[in-house]
Amino acid sequence: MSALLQPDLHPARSVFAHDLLAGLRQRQKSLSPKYFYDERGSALFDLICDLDEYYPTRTETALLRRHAGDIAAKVGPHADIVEFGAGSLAKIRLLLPALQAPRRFLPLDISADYLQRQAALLRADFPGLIVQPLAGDFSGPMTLPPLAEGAARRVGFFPGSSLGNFNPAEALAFLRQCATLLAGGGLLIGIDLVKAPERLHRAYNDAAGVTAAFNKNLLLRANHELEADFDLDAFDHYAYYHPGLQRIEMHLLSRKAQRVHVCGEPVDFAQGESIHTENSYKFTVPGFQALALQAGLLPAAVWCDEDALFSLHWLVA
Ligand code: AVJ
Repeated sequence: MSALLQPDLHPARSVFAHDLLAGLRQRQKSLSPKYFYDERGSALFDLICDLDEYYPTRTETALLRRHAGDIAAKVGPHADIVEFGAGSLAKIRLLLPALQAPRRFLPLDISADYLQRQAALLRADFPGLIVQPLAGDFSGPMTLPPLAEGAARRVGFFPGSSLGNFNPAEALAFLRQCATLLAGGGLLIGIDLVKAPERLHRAYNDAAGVTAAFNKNLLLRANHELEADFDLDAFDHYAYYHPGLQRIEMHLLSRKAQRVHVCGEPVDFAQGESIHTENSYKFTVPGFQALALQAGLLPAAVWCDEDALFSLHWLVA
């Protein structure tokens, strides 16, 4: 029986089945990068963050450490903080000691079990803090619980340049949603910057092959969850920078003509045909500020490293 016809005991799984099959039927086969983040994918992403070639995490972490005091002053006392795509929670840990009596922390992530574990670890390290994890997807409309009791304002935290996964229209829609959800407060957001293509290329083509494993994890996940029969050795990781579109594109490239099955459905690949698995848009500081402004968020502060690799923005909602 195909996974699509099974009773909906595991709705997340059938949504993955639906999105994968729909993506594989397009002329340019594609899949949303949100499906990278199962247990193994989240762990692989944490490994990427520690790679020498992957400068964004290291650079943003240094900015958060260096400017924690200034950031805390912008956030203000008694904030109700929501983090989008919170992952390992490593970044909020850098801010928490500087923040003035935050009322609550709401980490939102698509990787539910992983999120619960990280939230428990955070609670143990910050016993006074109310931590309320929310498992879910922030690529569509979001609903948040009402403002925490005694909270002065809502503050969003969106580090890592994950906004770069959205195309320009989606990014605008996400920021517009933030302007509404965070009205009276603000958004602290990390944005990766346009730079020499060689530097970008290295960051997405690491020598140890961790990014390749992260990309191919989509195929492994389909094999495990949807009884697909992708041969991981028959696909190559392919990532390159497109200067005109200011984005890294990641693909899984079929090494040969082959037929694969997903949920019992045949899917044909020509030699060299790809599944487009991720976009990672890069911005200039003025370019990003213009987008924020268009979404109704007022750029009020920006922090940047000396080499102009990465930027952190405080936007007033
Ligand atoms: C989590 C979307 C910010 O685009 O750099 C890292 C994901 N993909 N290496 C990025 C990613 C390949 C990352 N974001």
